[in-house]
Amino acid sequence: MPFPKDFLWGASSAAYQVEGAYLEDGKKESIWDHFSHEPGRIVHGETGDIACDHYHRWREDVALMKKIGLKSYRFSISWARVLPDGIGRVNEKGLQFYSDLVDALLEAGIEPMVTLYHWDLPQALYEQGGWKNPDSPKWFEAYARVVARRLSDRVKRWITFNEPQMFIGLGLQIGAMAPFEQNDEDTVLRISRHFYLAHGRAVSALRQEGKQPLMIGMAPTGDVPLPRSNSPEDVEAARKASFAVLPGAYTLGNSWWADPIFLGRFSSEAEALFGNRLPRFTREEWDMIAQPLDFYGFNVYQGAVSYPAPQDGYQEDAYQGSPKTTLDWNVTPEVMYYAPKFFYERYGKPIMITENGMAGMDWVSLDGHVHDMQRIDFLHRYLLSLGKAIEDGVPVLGYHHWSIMDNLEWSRGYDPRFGLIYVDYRTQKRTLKDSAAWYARVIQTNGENLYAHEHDE
Ligand code: GBH
Repeated sequence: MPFPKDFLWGASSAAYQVEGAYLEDGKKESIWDHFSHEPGRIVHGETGDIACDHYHRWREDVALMKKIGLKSYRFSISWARVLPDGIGRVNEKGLQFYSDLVDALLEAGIEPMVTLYHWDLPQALYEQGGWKNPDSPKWFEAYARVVARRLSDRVKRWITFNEPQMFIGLGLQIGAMAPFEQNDEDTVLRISRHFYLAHGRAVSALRQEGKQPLMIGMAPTGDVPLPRSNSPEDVEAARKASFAVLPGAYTLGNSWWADPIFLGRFSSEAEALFGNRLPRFTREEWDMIAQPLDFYGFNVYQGAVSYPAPQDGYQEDAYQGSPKTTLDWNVTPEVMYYAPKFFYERYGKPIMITENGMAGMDWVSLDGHVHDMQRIDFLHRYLLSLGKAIEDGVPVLGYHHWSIMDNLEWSRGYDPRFGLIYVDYRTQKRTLKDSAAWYARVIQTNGENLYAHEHDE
């Protein structure tokens, strides 16, 4: 069996997507709170004001996680709950919420994994320029310190940032996510510079404040093109494309963010594209940005293609009638083999799958259950690919399903349902989906049951 004994079978969430309680107990607005209240930002005018009401229902949610048998739960901290103005005054009630959650998780035998930043910048900091402000790395460091002081006695695993590709690429370059800005290239390069420094400073803060040796990583996403075949040439082409720095789309790629952080330098493609416009750092800054991390986290959804798409608009991974999720993302289990392999080979760190999942057409059937057979098959296929990567020698520490429960899918509102747990937003009633029961079996058998049902295609 490929999965190691201490494999972290988990699930993920993010504060803004599940918590609600958006102005409660001293919390102030984040950019998502703020912008979701502007007309036209989120479909149907939806907001995260209540979301899954997890802020009040966390005990019930932890009990459900325990039922599934999760070994690990990844969640994010709402910066504006802990520091309502982003800097300065600490909101004790906000910290207490996370501290209580951590205690309940540990009591249920579930390891907490904390993401410091899953996109919900305090609005007060946005009004001071947000990630454009040269002070932003210091703000983030101070915030990391506050959280680490309070939680690091019990929380061992930490993630600085979720997906710079999305909150910078889509949020500050393309304008499809809060704060919905389209910035010019010089500004994006400046924001990138602040990002690397913010990450580095936060890692230093976590290491200094850690009350035990901490395991620290990041949770990026980014296109991983699939090889057309498994011939060495095709695999090389896919690898090259996976680390490309594409003009106009470099923020959506992998190496733009990961090379400075994991290798301590920009790639030759980045050098070629930007020359001396690249962010400059002193030796000390480089050492801080690239200080060793403990794992390469990755959010895996669909593979892209590494070869020119044919004229009919289809490629081998998306052929006429090929499987798609309800967000129209392709079902490409191979990406769960190639992504860990490529990242391990380039960066040399154990891999942590920090997210993977699909939006489905889930509803509660007349019998009271949620029969999400497609999610089960999706999960089965992706996990077999992950097992194959492990068999090929890639060290993989854990797998976190996105998401523990249905939640607010950012600008796309509540329609896309990604959860193992169904949420009826009218009543906040939770129902474990069939996939949750199936995943519970996977966890119980440490992945063995994945191999029991294999059949010839
Ligand atoms: C993650 O982002 C987020 O971390 C999480 O908060 C979110 O809820 C979850 O995934 C589901 O979306 O080009 O449209 O065909 C997802 C990152 C990157 C995944 C782009 C899909 C290509 C889709 N996404 N990717 S598309």
